[in-house]
Amino acid sequence: MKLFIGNKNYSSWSFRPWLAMQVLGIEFEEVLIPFDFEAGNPKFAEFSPTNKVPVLHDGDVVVTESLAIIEYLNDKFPESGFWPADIKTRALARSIAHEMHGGFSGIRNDCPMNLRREIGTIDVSDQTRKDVRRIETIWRECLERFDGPFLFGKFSAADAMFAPVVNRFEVYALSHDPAVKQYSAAMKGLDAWQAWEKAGRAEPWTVDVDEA
Ligand SMILES: N[C@@H](CCC(=O)N[C@@H](CS)C(=O)NCC(=O)O)C(=O)O
Repeated sequence: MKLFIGNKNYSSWSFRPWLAMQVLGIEFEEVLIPFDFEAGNPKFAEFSPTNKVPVLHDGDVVVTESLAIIEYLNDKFPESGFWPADIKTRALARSIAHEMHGGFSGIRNDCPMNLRREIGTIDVSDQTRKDVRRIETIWRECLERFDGPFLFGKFSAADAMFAPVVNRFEVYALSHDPAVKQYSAAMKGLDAWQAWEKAGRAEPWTVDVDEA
């Protein structure tokens, strides 16, 4: 299986399935193709029908979209623990994962993931402030209800979907909520998180539009 990803410093969508696969022990080959071209890297067309990353190739199966990749892997490796075992808990985990995938346009537009960025505030939109409050509520309620350290106790696909937000909250100093601090420490303590961050920080590419 090959997972095509973009720049580790910036590619929040690539980070999500990559982190899930690493933490849940799915073996794969990583293929990193940087998006250091103004109009998109033309090489993406060679492996991605959407011209975007991440993309998973498994034999003749090509899966685009971060959350669809996670669902494909959940189908293929049902014992790996992508989602909580209990059906009601799983429904909540999928709800918030989809909310992340389809929503939070404020924080995604105003505050690009950027592992190298020095901590500092920027002007953000009302939508971003609303997104921050909603994400704080999700994290606080999940940590209280399932007792941490991850959203549903042990690491799941829901954590993978929110992983880039941990960086955004930190580097743009978006929240003082203790639940955010607690959750961020758990996420940043993962070996896989640290490996991705180290590689991202060492990358030579700078993408101006992602330098908010
Ligand atoms: N909805 C997609 C988003 C994928 C996406 O926007 N990927 C960005 C990188 S984080 C990309 O490939 N950008 C390259 C480009 O637009 O040229 C997913 O969930 O995977």
